[in-house]
Amino acid sequence: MTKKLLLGVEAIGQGAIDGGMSGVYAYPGTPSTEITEYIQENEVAIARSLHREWSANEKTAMEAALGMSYAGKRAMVCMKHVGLNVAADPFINAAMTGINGGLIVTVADDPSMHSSQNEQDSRFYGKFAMVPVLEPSNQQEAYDMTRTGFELSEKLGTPVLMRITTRLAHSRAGVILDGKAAPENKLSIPGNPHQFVLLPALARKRYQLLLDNQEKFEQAAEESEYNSLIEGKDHTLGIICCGIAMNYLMENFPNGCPHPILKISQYPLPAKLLKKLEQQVDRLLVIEEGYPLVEEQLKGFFEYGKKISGKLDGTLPRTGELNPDIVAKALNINVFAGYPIPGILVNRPPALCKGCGHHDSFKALSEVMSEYGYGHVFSDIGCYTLGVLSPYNCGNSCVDMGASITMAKGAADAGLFPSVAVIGDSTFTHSGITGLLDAVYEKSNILIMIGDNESTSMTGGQDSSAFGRIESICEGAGVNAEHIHVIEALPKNHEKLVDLIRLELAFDGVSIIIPRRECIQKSARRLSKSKNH
Ligand SMILES: Cc1ncc(C[n+]2csc(CCOP(=O)(O)OP(=O)(O)O)c2C)c(N)n1
Ligand code: SF4
Repeated sequence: MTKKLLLGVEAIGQGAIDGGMSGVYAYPGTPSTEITEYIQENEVAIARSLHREWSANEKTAMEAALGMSYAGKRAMVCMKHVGLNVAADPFINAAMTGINGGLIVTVADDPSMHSSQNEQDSRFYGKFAMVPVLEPSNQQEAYDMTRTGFELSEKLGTPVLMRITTRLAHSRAGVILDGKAAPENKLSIPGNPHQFVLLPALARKRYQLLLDNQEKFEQAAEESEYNSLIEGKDHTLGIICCGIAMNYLMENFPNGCPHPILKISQYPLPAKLLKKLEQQVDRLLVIEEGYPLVEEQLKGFFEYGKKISGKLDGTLPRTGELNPDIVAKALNINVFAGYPIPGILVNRPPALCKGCGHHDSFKALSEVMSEYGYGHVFSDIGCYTLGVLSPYNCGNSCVDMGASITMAKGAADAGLFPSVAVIGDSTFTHSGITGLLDAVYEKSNILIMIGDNESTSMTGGQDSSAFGRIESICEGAGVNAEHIHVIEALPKNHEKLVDLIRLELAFDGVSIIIPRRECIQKSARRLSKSKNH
């Protein structure tokens, strides 16, 4: 056994390797990215040739992991919370098929939206799919749950969802490691040849099985070492703490909490433990990160029972991340709130790096688009989203990955002209390509600018699966080669790019302009790496 100081995400990566995983499948997304990056650089993972390449998006990742599980091996999928929207179809249906090799779906939520467009709570997906959910309350549990999660998945015959949040993902703690990686499973196909065939007649049986299994899943939660009822002398209040909220609570009580606590880190909710707590206290406080999932369910369990406080009655805030001070306030504990921020400190808006190729694209695009007034550019998610801000003001939407092309198409269908989509190379391969197929099929009058910096830069510069092939993919999707242009994104090409944009806006159909230049941060990393070798 060894002890290491690990980030939550690193603890999960190590836990997966030590748990006998044969492959990780993922698409980058903060705060989940470093799980895969840790595995990519791990010596055991390299020596064992574990699968650790990035997938094109979360749906392909989820399906590939399910395929590995089908073949009897242990697999993990990793994504950020909004990624689970993309992977929802295979995820929900994987609950129906069940698994062969153990399967862990690790999803990182981002309350407070530090780097996301919403703060959805992935535990709802677990409940929706009716699969067990693990929610570690610290880095040690993150490691232990991943290491043993494959066994749990195999024992219960189901994928297991592991939900973490930003704070756990990106903070460090000492983690005691098992010290050796369990052997991988042998290749084995499922005993039942129809297990993974969700034709209606077979799917009905699988659905009944999933329903029948709920009792088993609940029993596992009742007996889980991660759920526990902790005694306290003061029974005027009982506290239910989910996942990392346990840490926030205990920071306020270094010498032990006076109230009984039910710590929950495995779902479905352990109803018997809840009842046991409820029976011994006057009222309940639920502390959970994200949506009031447990609180809402408790209102159902104890409908005519005791007062339940939490996010629904305003005892805790409904939005944003929790922290020890917020929890203290809910318990009427006085805490030092810190000094006020001096007026001299002002927020700085985020900005593109100096010298970034996206500057060159936006400079040209905003020059042309200013002739049409605002409201004609549909942006997407990546570094280039910053083009919507001053000085370029180029972009009137940013909704979900891939939406630029499809929204531009829909607006063009409505009669908007010009209708321009701005998208990055990784976002294009993630989910822009399918929208392009629609636009080509209907000969939509749109211009698509694909800012190809040969990198998935916003999440740290991972490789993009369309490296050097975007123009051929567009041609393969049916865009006329005459209307596909690649141009080096450099200040000296400004006039050329302006002319190209004007030329293609005059064309009634789908046209593509690809300003290309490697992300300068990625170039810098590449150069320093080659210098050091
Ligand atoms: C469904 C989903 N998955 C992942 C992310 C995280 N994410 C935000 S932007 C981005 C990719 C950006 O790469 P690219 O389109 O090439 O633009 P760049 O940042 O390189 O300019 C990713 C993976 C997300 N927001 N939504
Ligand atoms: S990280 Fe790369 S793509 Fe993003 S702003 Fe900086 S140079 Fe541009």
